[in-house]
Amino acid sequence: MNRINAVCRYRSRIMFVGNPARGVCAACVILSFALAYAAEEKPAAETEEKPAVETGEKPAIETGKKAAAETWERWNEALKDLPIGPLKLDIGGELRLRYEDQDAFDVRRYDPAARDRLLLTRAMLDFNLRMDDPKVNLFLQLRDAHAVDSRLKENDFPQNNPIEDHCDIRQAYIQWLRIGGSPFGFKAGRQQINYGDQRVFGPGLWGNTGRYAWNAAMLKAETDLLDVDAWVGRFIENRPDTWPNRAFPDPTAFVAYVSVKKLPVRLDFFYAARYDPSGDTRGEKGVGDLISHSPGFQSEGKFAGHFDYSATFVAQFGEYGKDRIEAFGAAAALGFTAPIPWKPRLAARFAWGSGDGNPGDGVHETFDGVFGGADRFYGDLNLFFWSNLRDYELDLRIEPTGKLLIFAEYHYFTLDRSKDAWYTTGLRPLRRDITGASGARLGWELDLRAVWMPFRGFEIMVGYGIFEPGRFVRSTGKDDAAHGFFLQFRQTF
Ligand SMILES: [Ca+2]
Ligand SMILES: [Ca+2]
Ligand SMILES: [Ca+2]
Repeated sequence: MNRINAVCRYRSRIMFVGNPARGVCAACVILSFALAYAAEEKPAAETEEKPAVETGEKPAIETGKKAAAETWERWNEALKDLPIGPLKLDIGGELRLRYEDQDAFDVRRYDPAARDRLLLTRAMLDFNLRMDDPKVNLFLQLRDAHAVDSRLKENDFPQNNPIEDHCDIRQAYIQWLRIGGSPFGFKAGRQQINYGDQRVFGPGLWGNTGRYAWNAAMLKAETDLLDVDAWVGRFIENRPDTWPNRAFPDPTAFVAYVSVKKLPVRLDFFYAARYDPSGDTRGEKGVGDLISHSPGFQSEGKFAGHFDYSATFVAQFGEYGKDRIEAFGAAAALGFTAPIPWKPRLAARFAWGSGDGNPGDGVHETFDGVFGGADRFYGDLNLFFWSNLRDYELDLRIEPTGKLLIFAEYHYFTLDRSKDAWYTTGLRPLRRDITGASGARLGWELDLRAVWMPFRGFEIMVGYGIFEPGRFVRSTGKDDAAHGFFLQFRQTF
């Protein structure tokens, strides 16, 4: 590992000189693969860290196929359960290549003047060194992300870079569960933390560098009835000019997440605090600190044979500069899967993130989306976020074969409150009519997506989306329709 890190460090040093030299990092990844191949035997372990498929619904294809997989499809099993003295080592990872064509938007926002065509490459390599008794593991994940031929350059991202960051450490933590036979354990270090459907706490892994990884210390308790995580952490800023990446100094998150077990459905309760004492938070009545409290719950399950549902609710209160926070987020979905060939599933979904109804009353009513991802929700073009938004959605999914899934999703977006802004996925106000005279109608989006998984671990995804602006957009500036296309290849092992 030292050798690999040394290469990484070298790579970041030459970045400072402005030399693109992408090959060095490729070499780093190839070297890692070579090391991996030098290994032997056995089945997959520790799936917790695997990014669940990052778009649309659920795992693209739920593989009950594991047992049926051809021998050659199980090549990566040779990278698992490698004996290292009394320990075991699992090596895994992901290679991903995505071409995107973006018209009237880019990775940052809707922008009628924008046009970008780019190739996104990403490699992730994981090392999980573990002991089964006591249950301890050390986990290291390297992540290399490049954007080839994008119009956006490093200085277009004064802070976090969502598309490019070279061979950095995405995760490095130690975890020890059920210490001394007790229900208690901990997980400390740089880590991915996501829960439930990822709407409230998500890694945002569709983005090339990934939205949320944390420097965090987490206490874990597992009992017969409850799983409890309590943690404090700060999230990581992905920067090509920094190695290793560092956490943002603010905000600090304090979170308790409780999953109720032994139920026929998933039911989770949570509390998240966001604390920023820098004094830079600008409210309607003046500048000050930020301290917000977000209690809520999420439930998801199936009922009556062919139906499924999900429900999320979050309340938000606290102080935003000199203002008082009073905000809410909610989402609900109801789906029906027809028991006929191609298993068509029709679903209606609604998501609501409150907006501010009065820009001068000292009450901050704009919901901030907690620490959720935007990738799976609010349209594939990623023009919207769970803030001052109402997203009315109709979904159709069909499964023509066990290896092919096709999705069609229609969204109708409005602002929640017409005097508040349209917010980007980065929670920046994009357009605002403080008089409210432009109305609330943002427009509609149609997304089509197909996922083909010809063999285990390999996935090809292609998608097209169109956003047709509504009255609010027409009244506040240029209003071209946005079109997006992508083609993605992804191998996990
Ligand atoms: Ca970096
Ligand atoms: Ca207000
Ligand atoms: Ca989205």
